[in-house]
Amino acid sequence: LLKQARTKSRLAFVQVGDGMQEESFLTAVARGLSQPQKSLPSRFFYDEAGSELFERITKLPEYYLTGAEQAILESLAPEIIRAAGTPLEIVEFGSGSSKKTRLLIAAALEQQDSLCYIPIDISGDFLKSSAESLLKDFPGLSVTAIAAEYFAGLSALPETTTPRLFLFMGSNIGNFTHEEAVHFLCALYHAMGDRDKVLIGIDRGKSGGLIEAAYNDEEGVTELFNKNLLRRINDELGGHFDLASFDHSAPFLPERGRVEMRLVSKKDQTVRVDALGRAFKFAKGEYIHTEDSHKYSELDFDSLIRQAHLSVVDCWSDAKEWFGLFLLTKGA
Ligand code: AVJ
Repeated sequence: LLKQARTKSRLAFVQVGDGMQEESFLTAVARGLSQPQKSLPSRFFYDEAGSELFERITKLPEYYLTGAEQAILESLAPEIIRAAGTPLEIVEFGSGSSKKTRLLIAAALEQQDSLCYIPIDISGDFLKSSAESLLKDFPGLSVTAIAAEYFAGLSALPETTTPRLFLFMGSNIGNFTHEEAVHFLCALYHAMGDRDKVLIGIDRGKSGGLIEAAYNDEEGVTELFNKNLLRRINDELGGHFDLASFDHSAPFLPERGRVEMRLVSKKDQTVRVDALGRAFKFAKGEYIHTEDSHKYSELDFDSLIRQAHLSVVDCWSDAKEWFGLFLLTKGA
């Protein structure tokens, strides 16, 4: 009981009101399915079921991203923390299970007695359980968990005088368009103090075959993850989607430097959504665009961060150079 109390006192939980800055699921579905090119924002993948499916994706043999990033951190976390400079606090966008972050937390706690970790994630339940498990394993840790989308989370950050290391790992930045990525990095720039740093995980350019396999796995977990959006519309908005009448598709488009996730209608059909009091028509072969996952060459990434007045201090790769971790600072 005493141990539990001690864990509790080291955890603060902040729920930032939904839909304050970003549109709600209902509005996003109404808008996204009314466009000539139907689309849904990928952030709606991550309810509790979707977050669990994503965790399964990270363990798939085809999904090289997580393993490659994990390998870099396993051998280089202490070096990365030294390069960032201690003492520091760690803020993480899209923390998920925080599994890879454990390596950075452990490395930081080798170099300083205590550490404040601020994970920001849209999946509140998931955030709470991963925070509790971290607090059990790291006695020197305190956690301020923020349940929010990226921009809202950034505005909800507590004040501090300790330098911060911002983490944006797992190729999460790949979901943004280039304009959105610049917009986010600019917002981050303005939230940063002069001694703060950012560590960004990038899926680097590689053969299209390897990339496509990562998003079209044999076991069909990515298909379930993609279709979780339709399942959510059915459960939360009274939708009548027949999940079996849509195909999962994830082509790599080299000219756009990205994988696009799609849900392709297998037939002409009309699908009612009760909460919206309306129906949406799908022609056979028509698709809903559900996610972009951009892959960056070093050159493209460099031009991206320059637009946000950030520059590279250091970078680390896995042995195959499939994935890169870039440490950034303010200024040229
Ligand atoms: C969590 C956004 C990095 O784009 O690779 C995995 C999400 N989508 N499989 C990615 C995802 C399909 C993933 N990110």
